[in-house]
Amino acid sequence: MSGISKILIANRGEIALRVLRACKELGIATVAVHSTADANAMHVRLADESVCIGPPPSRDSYLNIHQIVAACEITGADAVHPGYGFLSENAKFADILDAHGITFIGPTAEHIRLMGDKITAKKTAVELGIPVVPGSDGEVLPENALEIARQIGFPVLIKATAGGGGRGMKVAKTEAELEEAVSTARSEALAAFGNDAVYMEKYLGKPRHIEVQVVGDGFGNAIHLGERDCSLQRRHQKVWEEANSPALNVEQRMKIGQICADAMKKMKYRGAGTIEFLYENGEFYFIEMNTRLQVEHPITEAITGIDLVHEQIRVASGAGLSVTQDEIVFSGHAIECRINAEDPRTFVPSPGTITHFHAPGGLGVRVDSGAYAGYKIPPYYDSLIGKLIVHGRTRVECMMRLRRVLDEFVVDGIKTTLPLFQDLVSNQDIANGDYDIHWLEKYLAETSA
Ligand code: MV4
Repeated sequence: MSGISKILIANRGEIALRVLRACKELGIATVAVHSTADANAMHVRLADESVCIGPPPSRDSYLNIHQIVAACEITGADAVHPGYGFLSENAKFADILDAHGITFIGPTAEHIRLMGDKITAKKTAVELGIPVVPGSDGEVLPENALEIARQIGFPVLIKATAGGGGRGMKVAKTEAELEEAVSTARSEALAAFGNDAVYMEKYLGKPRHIEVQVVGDGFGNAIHLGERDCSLQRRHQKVWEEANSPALNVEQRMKIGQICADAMKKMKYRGAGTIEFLYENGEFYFIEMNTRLQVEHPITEAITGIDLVHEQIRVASGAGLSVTQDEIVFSGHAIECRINAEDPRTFVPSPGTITHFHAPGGLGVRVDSGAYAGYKIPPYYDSLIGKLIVHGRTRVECMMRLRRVLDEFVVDGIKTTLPLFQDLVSNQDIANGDYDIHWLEKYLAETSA
């Protein structure tokens, strides 16, 4: 592949391992970076080289741009894969790597910035022909909020333009609640993001969260790889994801997918991306675009057979996509369960040493995890310790297989979210695919002791 011979993986945990595996298959040398807390991590052991980049707090290590650039210089890495989280959507990081002649495996800094600001992202979506949630054209100020809200119609939602992922949102059900919702949203946005700009949308009451996977080559070619249904969340943390969405038929899938692929062609998008929608009463409403590889990407890989990290590396090197849209075949159904080191009911983190670890196997089973017996989960980072991805020819077969696989999975010594999935896989609403973004929180409240 043109130009990339050594990749530094600027991440940790299961995603560092995921990227490392793609590099190995492509014959690309790997550099792991790690904090002092991660010296014994699997991604460090399996990499060709490793560099310690600082103490445990992320801001001093995995978020420390200078240390990561220095690690590239020392090892001669010619590209960086940022994984998800950390520096994956940091436009300044992409700019700095560029200035050092190091390839950022991701979109252009310009596209990261465009989508990072949610007002600009939405304006761009409109220009590109993507359906959006009805709302304000741009920023909402306290003095024009009421007029805009009356045009949209109550209930409305106030969102921070620098936000995303649910932070800095306020609902106003009536005119009486509007002034306070706007002023609280503005001050929370200022405190959290250093930017008090907010915008307004029609509040959708019972939507599903459906997101479309896209990949572009930066030259005007782009494909979609169908959608994922990520409605099962708790406090904006996804818990269970599936592809395809139980709510869509093939015509709806290909229609929204084509809209997204066409939009990515028009903007000459480079890299993997996810276009997030709320879906209610048969309509899609764009909310945000993520310009990175996502945690739940393996379910898309399961139903398409496409290696998304392989495609990311190809397009970053200028080699183009390995497939065309008409070559993509959607096959069967996949479900991902996020295995967190947390109490399965309260989601309180449970770091510590894993005493026994047995990952399930068999047809249609994938486990992405850096965990092993004897591994000590440090308390400093995200509690995701692994992902279980199960594939079947149909959703029913996938669910049957998931039930079997959950019985095989052993993680002892810490609490994990595995018991929650045992409950969900036997639930009638889940079996029916009958859930929205509020289902899981309601279920947890109703079934708590
Ligand atoms: C919304 C919404 C209802 N109406 N926008 C939350 C995360 C952020 N990415 C967008 N979010 C929402 N935006 C309108 N106009 C409800 C949510 C929302 C949500 C969205 C996806 C998944 C879970 C959610 C949980 C609560 C609220």
